[in-house]
Amino acid sequence: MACYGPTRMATAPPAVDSDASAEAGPIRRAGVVGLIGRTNVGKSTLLNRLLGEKLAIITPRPQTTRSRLLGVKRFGEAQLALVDSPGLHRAEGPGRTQLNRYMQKEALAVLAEVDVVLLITDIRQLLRQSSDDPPPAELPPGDRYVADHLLAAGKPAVLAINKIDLLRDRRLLLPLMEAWDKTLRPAAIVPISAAYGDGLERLVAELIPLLPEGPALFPEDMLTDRAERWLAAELVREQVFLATRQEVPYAAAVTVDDWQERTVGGRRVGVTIHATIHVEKPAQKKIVVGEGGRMVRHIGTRARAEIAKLLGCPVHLELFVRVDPRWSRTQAGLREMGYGGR
Ligand SMILES: Nc1nc2c(ncn2[C@@H]2O[C@H](COP(=O)(O)OP(=O)(O)O)[C@@H](O)[C@H]2O)c(=O)[nH]1
Ligand SMILES: [Mg+2]
Repeated sequence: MACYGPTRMATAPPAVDSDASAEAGPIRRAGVVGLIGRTNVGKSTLLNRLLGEKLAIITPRPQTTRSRLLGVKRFGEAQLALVDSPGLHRAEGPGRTQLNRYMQKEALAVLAEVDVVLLITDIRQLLRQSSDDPPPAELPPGDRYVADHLLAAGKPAVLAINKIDLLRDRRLLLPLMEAWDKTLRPAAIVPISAAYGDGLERLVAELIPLLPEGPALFPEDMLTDRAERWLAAELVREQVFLATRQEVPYAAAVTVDDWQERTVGGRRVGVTIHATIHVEKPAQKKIVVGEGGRMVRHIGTRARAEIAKLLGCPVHLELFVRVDPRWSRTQAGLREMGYGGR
């Protein structure tokens, strides 16, 4: 297909069938839904699943998502503007970088700006339990922190309990659901598996009545407010996160420095991208480059394939690795990497 702009792409089947007969009719409800929760609970996985597109990057590591990301999707007569956010956690104390504070500000801004909150948690604390154990009376501190912020924001909320595919005994869910209900009184609690698509129809059905009545907020063919360049930089960063360990992924940022398109008859047929992976120390650069450039080639090969899927045309990707000491610790450094000032 011809590729243009960050609009809808046919890369993955949607997890939730939109009612085809309603697609032609008017939008009657529309609103901004914020995906909020601890880090690593599956917010970005859920965003992509609901959209049926890979917009957000996902890794097994906490704090992969650094900035908010909007994805727009129609479900029947409703338009959901879904906003992914960094994981919410206490960002105080020594060792916290400016990047960390930026991420928390992003998450709190999402919470403040949205019409409805889609709060996400997972079943991590249930994995080592059996149904004979006494049920937990309290939410774990990380969830409690998120719940307190949500209570203070006073927004209507639906709670999704994610990763139920990992749970052998579903009866364990009941006490957890009760603890959440008591703490938060959400409009609904829906057990889901974002990875496998379970429970998402019901999740959407619970969200829609909470949206304000009214026409669409965004054009029908709009997928996201982020530029392709931003999405491409994220796809490089995803591969850095997947390929490196310890502090290296957290010291890395990616900028796109040059973007050249080849068109034939007005149709884009190829894109050449120059991007830089910024790290904070020479030792980190050595790791990202790898022996004889092996690591950066590996990152480049994987990222190129992902970017080509996103853009729907062949991509040539040139990667550079650069040391920018302390970029994550200063405001100027953050701005240079595209964090802040949006
Ligand atoms: N088993 C399982 N893993 C999931 C599910 N949803 C997300 N994950 C995994 O959890 C990790 C964190 O997911 P991510 O979407 O990046 O979480 P976020 O930090 O909240 O955005 C990744 O390894 C995902 O593959 C799920 O429904 N089931
Ligand atoms: Mg995320």
